[in-house]
Amino acid sequence: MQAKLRADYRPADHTIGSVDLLFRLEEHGTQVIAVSQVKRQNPAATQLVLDGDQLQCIGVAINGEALAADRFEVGENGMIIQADLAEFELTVETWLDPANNTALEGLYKSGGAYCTQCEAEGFRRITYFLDRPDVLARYSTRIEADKALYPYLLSNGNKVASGDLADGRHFAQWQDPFPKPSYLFALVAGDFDVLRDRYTTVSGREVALELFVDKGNLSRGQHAMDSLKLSMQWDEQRFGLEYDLDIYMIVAVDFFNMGAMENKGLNVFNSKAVLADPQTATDDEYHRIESIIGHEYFHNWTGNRVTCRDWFQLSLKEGLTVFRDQEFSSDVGSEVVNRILAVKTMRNHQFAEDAGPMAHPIRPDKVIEMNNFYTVTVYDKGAEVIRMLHTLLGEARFQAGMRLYFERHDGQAVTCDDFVAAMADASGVDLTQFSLWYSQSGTPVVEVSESYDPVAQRYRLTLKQHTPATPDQAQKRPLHIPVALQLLNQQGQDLPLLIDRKAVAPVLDLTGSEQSWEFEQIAGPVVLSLFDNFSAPVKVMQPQSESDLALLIAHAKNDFVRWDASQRLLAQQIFAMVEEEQTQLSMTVVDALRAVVLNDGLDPALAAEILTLPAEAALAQEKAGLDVESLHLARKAALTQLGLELEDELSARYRACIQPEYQQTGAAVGERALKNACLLLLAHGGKANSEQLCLKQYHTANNMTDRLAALNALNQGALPGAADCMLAFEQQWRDDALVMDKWFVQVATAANTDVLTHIKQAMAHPAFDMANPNRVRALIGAFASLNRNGFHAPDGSGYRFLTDQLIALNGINPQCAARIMTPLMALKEVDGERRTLMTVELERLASLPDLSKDLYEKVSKSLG
Ligand code: BAL
Ligand code: ZN
Repeated sequence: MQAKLRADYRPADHTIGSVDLLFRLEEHGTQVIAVSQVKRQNPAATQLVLDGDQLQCIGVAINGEALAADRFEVGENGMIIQADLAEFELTVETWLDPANNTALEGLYKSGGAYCTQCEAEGFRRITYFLDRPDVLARYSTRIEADKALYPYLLSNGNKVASGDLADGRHFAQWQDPFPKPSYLFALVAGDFDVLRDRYTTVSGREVALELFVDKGNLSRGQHAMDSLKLSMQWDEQRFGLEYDLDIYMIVAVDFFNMGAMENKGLNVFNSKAVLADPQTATDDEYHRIESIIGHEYFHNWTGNRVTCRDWFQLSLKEGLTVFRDQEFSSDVGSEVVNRILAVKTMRNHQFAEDAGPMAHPIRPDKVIEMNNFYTVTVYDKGAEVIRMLHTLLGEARFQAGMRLYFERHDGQAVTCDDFVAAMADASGVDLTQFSLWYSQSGTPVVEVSESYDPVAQRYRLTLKQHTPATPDQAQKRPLHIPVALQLLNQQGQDLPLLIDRKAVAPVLDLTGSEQSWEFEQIAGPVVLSLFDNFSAPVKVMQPQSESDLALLIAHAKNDFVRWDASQRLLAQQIFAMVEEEQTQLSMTVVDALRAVVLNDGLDPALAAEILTLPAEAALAQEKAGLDVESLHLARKAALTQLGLELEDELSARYRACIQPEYQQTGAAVGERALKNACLLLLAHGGKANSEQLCLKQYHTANNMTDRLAALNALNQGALPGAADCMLAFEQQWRDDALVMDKWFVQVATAANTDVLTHIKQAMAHPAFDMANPNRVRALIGAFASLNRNGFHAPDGSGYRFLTDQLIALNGINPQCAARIMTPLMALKEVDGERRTLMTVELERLASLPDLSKDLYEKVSKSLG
């Protein structure tokens, strides 16, 4: 299959100034008429080449005259029209089958509603078009449908007309005043409950806010609506950006490949990313909804007003918008918890991508299927790159860069280089070397060495960087790495940073492959804290003693440093339990965590994070070659030991965190998190009274966070009461598929030996549906990505099971299949026997006669 190269970018030969769309909606025979005003940009062009995919072409006309068959040619990927004209009107009629569109790209039915998903290349499944982000057109959309079944007919922009038609049908006409690329087009038709609100922008403009949800779900939309208003306000205050249309609509649908989509004025959301009430959604879900609502809203400027020139530039909008949504969550919530969340995503997932066969720079160079590049690298590492820019420039100069970026490029489709140029020009900072972060893939490794001269009272720090080769790039160059650091004395106090008798900023610029710094007036041995707040997305090789790390946990002023030190200390101990004679955690570690449990002056949310052990996925990334099962057992032994040794302290703290009433406030969320972190450790301890605590919490919980935490603790501790609670949960929620996703995750991740039997039984549950990506991700995806020990079972049964499901999904929803296949690509993480078993399954996939582009790209790279 043909790959596209970033280097091959050429402007389109033609442009489309405006397009009038007409949709006559029918389940199996939707008629689409697109009338485009086309202009030639390349005077030499005699043909108009349009993208099209899986379309039935009914007819083509130029300037109102139907084209004879020899004037156009329809192929698998589009249409070529003979058109030696400078300007013309093109009419294309196509015919679609939305009810049978299970790929969920283009126009499809989601339950009882029609909706669209056009990013990245879904518009070409609606009509033949210049389906590329650098062609910006004004859209006018008329929708016709049965009035009783589809009372709401929605599209981008403002509604300019509506009315009744014959045969019980009706229409609505929408006009979007902003030119946009086709990927931002949206259409929705259905019957919904609508939550309405208003927002007055900073300049006094009134915006109507409308949230469309399935009937009966209105009360579950309030949090999303509140989050939207908070996002609008935050973007005005922090970035000076105001909303630009009179209406902002969000529609929640059940069948959706992504979390949500930022279509201009008409966001379409996965219902999972919208609906919440205390009985059905956890605190994590409340947080995620706020963050995704913010993310899609922030795209209105970073993505919609200024968009990408081509899809290789995806991080231009995604990395920047993730950075913005992270800052939003941090400004309106807990800074440290949000930073920890982002760092976990990097360490648990992005580092693995960098170390695997799909390694790519945040601005990829070569793509077979664009949907495969909506990755943690483009999004989350992309956001880390923007964060490093922010660190290097500081808030004021960063915001000046943003203003210049909009001044220069509002209404344009541009590149990552254009963004960096605006940042450099506005700040006066040379970003030439920094730009390498956009083109170099892989995770840099920074090696640390220290020495201290007590006579001269000088402390010398040496850092070396290298980036291991990746399958896409053999040669790597040194990057510009911002290194935030603190030096602490043995009492845990910060030491001033002096070089050449001058105070230096606490961020060093590591630009060479090796650099040293010598700090003066250091009166005694130093405890080093490096990469505070994860100031760069790197792996750090820094031998540090247990006592130094324990001191950082206890005394560092920076909360992130405390958490990071706990993770490093726990990781070191678990590694020693896997590789050395050590059978349990040292008392230094146990006591450091005991002090955390006892410290009621510590932010409970932070304490909860400190008491959460690094995930097996992160540990596997940090140290290559660890045996899967030994790592699992060592981590489990550490959890059991903590549950037993800290039983009294955990139980007391658990009780102290119990709240009389449910509240959805930052403080209440933090207390619940700590209470449930204590419960999880107690459950691993496995004592009968701990099981009683879990059962009591399960049965008396007045909110989903507590109920699910109790269920999870029972399952992870493999406690006898787990089965009854699983049954009770299923009976309570069997008719609510969104809630049942939590049950599916529990089935997939439970610590039992016959997990595959349970998963297969769960696939027969009436709530499970192979065509719904949420269900697939919750059951099959969670098994492969979260149940590392189960997935990598030595007999290969996990690999075989996943492959069977991928084969089924290949014909239903290739995008969803490709997303959940990622764990099958981790050949380098496992031993030779497992690698052989994985290879057998990858070859089974490779031999499929109708393998989708999505899976082909990942399978061929894995076998590569
Ligand atoms: N643009 C695709 C969904 C998102 O990242 O917002
Ligand atoms: Zn996005």
